[in-house]
Amino acid sequence: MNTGNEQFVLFGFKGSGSAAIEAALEWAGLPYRMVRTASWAKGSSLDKLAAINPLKQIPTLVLPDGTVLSESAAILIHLGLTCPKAGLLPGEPSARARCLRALVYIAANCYSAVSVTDFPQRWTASTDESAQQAVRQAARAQLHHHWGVFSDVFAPGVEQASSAATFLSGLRTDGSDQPGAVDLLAAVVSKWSGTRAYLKAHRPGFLALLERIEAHPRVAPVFARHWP
Ligand SMILES: N[C@@H](CCC(=O)N[C@@H](CS)C(=O)NCC(=O)O)C(=O)O
Repeated sequence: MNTGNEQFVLFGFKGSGSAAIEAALEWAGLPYRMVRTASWAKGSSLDKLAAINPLKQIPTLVLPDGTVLSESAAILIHLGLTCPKAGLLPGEPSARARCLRALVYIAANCYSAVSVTDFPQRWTASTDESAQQAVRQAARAQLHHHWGVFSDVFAPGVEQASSAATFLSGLRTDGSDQPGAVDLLAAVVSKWSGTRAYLKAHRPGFLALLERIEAHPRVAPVFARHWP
């Protein structure tokens, strides 16, 4: 798709995964134009989205050269690598490797399970409402388990009061402490399907970390737009 200008074009919707990409573009100082659409928002520009991403999923980002990027983790990694000053990814290779693992973990294990809870009818041949509800419930339990494991692996010690873990991206090599791409994606994807309520009961330290991310001045304005 040739956008006809030198702007990024982001397909997204209020309360969706496009929130993470909006924040990343803003941190990187990259001007972008929004196309507000979603597969559940009938009458929107869904045909335009379908033409570039047949899955009709958001976020989908069109780069100024016309390249289409879908998959939130891929978009964040691309922006992190091409705009290093935005601080989306750590510069230090081991820390960056951990962040890449965490980003792909969220996409593969959490975002995918959210999709099953949202559209259980896609995951059973049964048209019976109770069968679909059973799929939704199982996906929800698996999603919550995946977040518990995420917390244990990527924020170890966060349940201890003495934990120094401020953000998931870890301390910068210059000693500064800022959220990065993993923080953005974790804060957004954990908004859905009862994840925050589960974490409140089972990983309160990790929930507090997510709330710190949301409250950070680089993140809060975007979250206020999406979840006023
Ligand atoms: N694997 C994709 C999943 C994106 C996704 O599921 N987005 C949701 C909105 S938050 C969507 O557009 N769902 C519409 C559908 O599947 O019909 C990613 O990581 O970005």
